[in-house]
Amino acid sequence: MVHRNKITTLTEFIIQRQTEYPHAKGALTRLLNDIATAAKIVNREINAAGLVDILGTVGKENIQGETQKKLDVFANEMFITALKGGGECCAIVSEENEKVISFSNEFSELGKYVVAMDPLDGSSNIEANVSIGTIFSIYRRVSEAGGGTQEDLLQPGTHLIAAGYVIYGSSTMLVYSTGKGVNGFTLDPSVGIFCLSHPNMCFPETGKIYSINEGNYIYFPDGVKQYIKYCQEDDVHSHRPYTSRYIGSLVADFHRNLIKGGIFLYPGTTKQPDGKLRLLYECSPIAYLAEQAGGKASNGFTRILDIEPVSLHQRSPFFVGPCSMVETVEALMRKYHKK
Ligand code: P6P
Repeated sequence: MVHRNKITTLTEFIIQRQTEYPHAKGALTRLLNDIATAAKIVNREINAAGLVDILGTVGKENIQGETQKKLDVFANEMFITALKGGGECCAIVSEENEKVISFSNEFSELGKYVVAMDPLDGSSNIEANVSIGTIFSIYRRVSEAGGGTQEDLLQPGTHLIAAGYVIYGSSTMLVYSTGKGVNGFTLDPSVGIFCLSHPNMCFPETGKIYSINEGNYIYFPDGVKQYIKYCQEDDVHSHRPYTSRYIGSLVADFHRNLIKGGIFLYPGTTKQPDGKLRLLYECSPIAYLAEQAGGKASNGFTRILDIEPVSLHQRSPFFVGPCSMVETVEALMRKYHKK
């Protein structure tokens, strides 16, 4: 009889980890399972999207002024429904909704946690069948009672309790951390179970990949232009020139760089000084995972997790990857910073 290695399911793993928190009562365990359940439903629709009439747009724009894709709306609704029904979350901020979604039914008001999420990041790639993702971050509420409020969500990344992403790619994976390392689970679609496939994920010491949309080159700050030149120099000792890889889907770009070793850059530009990515539900959760995986994330000058958010959808320049690569960019940003 062929003995398969012992499979650890996501549910088993979360429950095992819960025992490491003596005061845990299972609320975070249930919340993480609510997210995993919604992810499986979204995954099913994404995989079927090519076959049913769910591609295309709903003809509206979201708060970001971006045309909403049908799958965007579906994913947003699925995660909101799962989190509201689970009762552990009392409020959500979503890329797809301008205001805080506060759960005021008596059941969810008892929720101790709030969630900031991008339900379907990279959705502009849907028609091209490129990997897309869900990004989520979990904070403990700070308000006393009632439905969650904006105050509960405007917290710096240093207050994060957990964060993760789902990547809907050649396989579907859920990657998350609760502050004790990063672990990746691959969905077995035949039984609908996430199985531990990437325990204790860490960045390689240094990387050879840089990910940036060089189409914006002329608008970049000088420090970023200098870094791109640095990546392209011939220096065998530091494995340069690096390889340029850019998908245009944050979760897919970050996931590849985490596994293979590389830096992702979305700088501010003369046209968008704060860049494109949103702090609460893109930069902070990815920065949290990066630090848990031994890496670093900054806006070029300040640690992402230290930034105190002042608005729900505020943007931030974003540099994330192995410490040595991010520190090289930061040094050039300081050197060439125009006061
Ligand atoms: P650009 C997708 O729309 C997204 O928010 C991220 O997933 C991705 O990293 C970025 O925008 C790509 O932006 O300007 O390079 O197309």
